Amino acid sequence: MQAEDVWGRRWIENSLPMARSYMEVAVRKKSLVCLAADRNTMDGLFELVNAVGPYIAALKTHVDLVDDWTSERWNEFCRTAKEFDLLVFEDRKFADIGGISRKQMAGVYNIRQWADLVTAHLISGPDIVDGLQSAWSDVGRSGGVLLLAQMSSRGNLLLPDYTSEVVEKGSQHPGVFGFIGNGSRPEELKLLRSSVGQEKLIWTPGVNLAVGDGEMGQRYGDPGAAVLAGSDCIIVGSGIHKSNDPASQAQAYAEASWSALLERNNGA
Ligand code: S5P
Repeated sequence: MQAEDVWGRRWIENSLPMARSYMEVAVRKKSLVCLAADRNTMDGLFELVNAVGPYIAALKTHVDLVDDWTSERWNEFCRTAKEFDLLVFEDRKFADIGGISRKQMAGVYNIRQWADLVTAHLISGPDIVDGLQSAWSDVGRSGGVLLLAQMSSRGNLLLPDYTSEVVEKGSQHPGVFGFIGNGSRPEELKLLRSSVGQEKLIWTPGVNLAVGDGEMGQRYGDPGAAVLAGSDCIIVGSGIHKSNDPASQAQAYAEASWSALLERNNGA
């Protein structure tokens, strides 16, 4: 199966190399799952990626929540992710002015050196995307920025007018890989997809096979419904890493996401 056949207009209209890399990985793995690897020890992270690596397409990290982080072990962890054919996505949620965001891609964690994707808020204006892209250029790499257009948590301030502004500005920027949409509310996602159009990708946290409320205001919707509503990747954390059997759960999410994509293509 070729990526172009599976992704159709999303493939044709999106020329950002990292976006095409994602679409190809997803087809190779038959999975639209990005694992939110929210474990706070390096051993826990290795255990997780070794268990679920075959069933996911991307690995999302929060590098600053790891208690025993060292650059050596982190580099090894990223190498392991690459062996499993995964994109590495640091969910740093950058929000500062462009020049500072560029510098924050360096520093102790040196995110620019190992992350293929990062998240950013557009609250400080579109130069943040240039800042992040410059940071990758500084080390001879390229990457993609996912802008937060919606959030999954209750009471968040990313209201429809703000979302429209993010989509309008972000859609025009070639360094924008796509948008974070709210996976817990398929009806909001449908609106987001219609304003984004066919080009940019939408990735969605707030999904779980057990729909309902999560910890501290997190909300969950059904993964298949999110893909049918226009999501191109489901970001799943506790649904996989807190389960007794992360591998079989990851497989279940992979199947749900992949079959929903095929159904979407058949005009559902
Ligand atoms: O709106 C958002 C945006 C993000 S990136 N809501 C989210 O939950 N996230 C991230 O997705 C969050 O930082 C976490 O890493 C993951 C969801 O994890 P789960 O355990 O709730 O599935």
